[in-house]
Amino acid sequence: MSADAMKRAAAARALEYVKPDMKLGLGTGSTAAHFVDLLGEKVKAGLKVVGVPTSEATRAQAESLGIPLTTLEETTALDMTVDGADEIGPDLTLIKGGGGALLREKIVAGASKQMVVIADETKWVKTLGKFALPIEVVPFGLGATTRAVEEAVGGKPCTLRKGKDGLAFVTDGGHFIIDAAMGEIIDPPALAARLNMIPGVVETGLFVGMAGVVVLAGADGVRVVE
Ligand code: ABF
Repeated sequence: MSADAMKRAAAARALEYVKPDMKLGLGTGSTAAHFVDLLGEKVKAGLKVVGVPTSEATRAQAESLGIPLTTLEETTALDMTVDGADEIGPDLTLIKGGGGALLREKIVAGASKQMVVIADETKWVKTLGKFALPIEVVPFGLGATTRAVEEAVGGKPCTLRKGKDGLAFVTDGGHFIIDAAMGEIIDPPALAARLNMIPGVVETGLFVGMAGVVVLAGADGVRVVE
């Protein structure tokens, strides 16, 4: 089975968690895009749900599929968010943000009663940190913030993310992203707390205690970890 087929299989299983009239957080990335696509088919067939997209890309996809959308201003609490991840640890702590949408993803997941993560098996790791940790920062004071982040991560290499145009990648919220090549993250809550203390840091891609269900698709099929 191709990686893409695995992503779609995970997305299809997550669809089983969706019930009529649910208020849903809609994730970002190629796996979440499969979920939004399948949800669109259900909506066309008559399912009534409303979604809050976690990025402008997901908003455009959902709109094109006719999925009704709302905002966290109009709808302050959601039933469930379905989203992808870059790495998933055994305690369901996540690294997210490879797609650049970590801030909205975290706000939407934080407003949801349940977070269902969908991924292919390659995202499942014993220890987080092989994937460089995305950290969203405000552009003002970038040099000083980067230095403070570097100190907080014990001198590990921190790189400003660039877009295809070679310029700094700008998030939907108008911020930059620093990718911190951590190696191994032994204590994710402590690291998240340390990074969140730095004034220029908006959010980190560490999602601690947020995911309740992980749907993992591999060559042998789909398994659910809770
Ligand atoms: C989002 O998309 C992110 O938080 C994560 O960075 C990425 C995963 O992308 P994909 O599903 O394409 O691997 O969920």
